[in-house]
Amino acid sequence: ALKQAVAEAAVREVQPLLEGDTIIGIGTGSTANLFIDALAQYKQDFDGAVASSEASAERLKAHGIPVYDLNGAGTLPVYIDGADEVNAHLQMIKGGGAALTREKIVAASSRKFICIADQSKWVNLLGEFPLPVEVIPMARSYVARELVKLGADPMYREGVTTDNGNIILDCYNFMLDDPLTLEQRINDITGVVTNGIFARRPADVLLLGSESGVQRLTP
Ligand code: DER
Repeated sequence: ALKQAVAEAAVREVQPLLEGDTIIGIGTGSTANLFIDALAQYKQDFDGAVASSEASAERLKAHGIPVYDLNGAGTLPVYIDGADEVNAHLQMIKGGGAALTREKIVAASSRKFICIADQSKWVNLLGEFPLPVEVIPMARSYVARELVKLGADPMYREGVTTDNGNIILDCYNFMLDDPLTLEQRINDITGVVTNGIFARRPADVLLLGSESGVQRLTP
């Protein structure tokens, strides 16, 4: 119910940005899915979408919404996506759905990032949620050792291969008191493709669902 209210609020937030030829960026996860379902009734108001996962692409197509390759879409006006954790600066941990690389790419290529989440995602300090890191398979052990040096407790996410053919290490007991620095430090480890810290580029708007309704927050 909270997620549904957030998804509908996100449609209202996005509508003024929609024109006939608009292509929007869409994230991945259960909240993003509710947004896709709610947006579908307005599909005549925009052209199509760039998806951050095969799963989201399939859901869009099932609604008859055209799905475009990012390379043909240029800069997108807006990207809508959920998060696993979000703080008051609208910095996030993402990657619970193993789609963090394409999510970070489509977000980077969009002018406005609207994060949609229920209150369970709101934290003061990022890091309670184990930080996902996408890694080239042959570098898994090396990267795990380097993450330990940074103070993390990396666990291999068994049985998961990302849309890009890589593996995920989830970093437990890793409180992120300086998300910006850590995002860069982890990016600098050879073999890391993406990490789930979205601090260098936080969301621009957070639509946060709670019992008292949907709050619209900015950094
Ligand atoms: O993987 C991600 O970053 C997704 O945004 C995801 O973690 C959010 O998932 P949810 O909307 O199903 O809680």
